[in-house]
Amino acid sequence: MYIDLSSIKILEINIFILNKKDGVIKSEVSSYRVQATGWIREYEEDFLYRLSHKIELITNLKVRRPDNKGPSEPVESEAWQVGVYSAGGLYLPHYDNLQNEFINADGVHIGNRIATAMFYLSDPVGGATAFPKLGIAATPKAGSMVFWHNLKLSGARDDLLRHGACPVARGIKWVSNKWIRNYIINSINSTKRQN
Ligand SMILES: O=C(O)CCC(=O)C(=O)O
Repeated sequence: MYIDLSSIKILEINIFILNKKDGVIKSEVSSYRVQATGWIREYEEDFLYRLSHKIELITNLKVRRPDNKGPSEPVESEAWQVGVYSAGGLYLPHYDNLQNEFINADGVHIGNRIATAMFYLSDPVGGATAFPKLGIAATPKAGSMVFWHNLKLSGARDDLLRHGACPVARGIKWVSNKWIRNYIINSINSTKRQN
């Protein structure tokens, strides 16, 4: 699979070079995420809409708007997040499910991240996605997808799905995440997320 990134409209770019201790960002050496991210709305990119359809066929989960209408239409997944790591880039182990943001300010349930579909878009050296509690890791290979459920059927987090990105040794690692919700959200809101 080849993606011509030059033709894609990037909505927003975030650069994370964060140092975190006790939940507070501080300028200390323990970086947990060294990565740049951006978000792409699939109703602006037909290719991504078709890819969401493929995820639906593979996972049997709802991922896209039935007719790929604009942002006001309800949808059960977030915009596509594109992440890029250069050599040394990493993301320490974490969970993808949300702690409390799946309830909005009005107390309405807007869906947690029931599952993650993550695509590798390049072939770096290093940069494996590791699941320490399961003792497994996926090696980045352009065009391949890793898929997992973050929540159990009860809606509780599956603690085994803690994962992180190992440091990239050489090359550039590109990934793209599709987070699938268990309830409808508004994709405009989702583009503001900085996970
Ligand atoms: O880049 C990876 O291998 C993992 C990315 C990840 O865990 C995330 O974006 O939440």
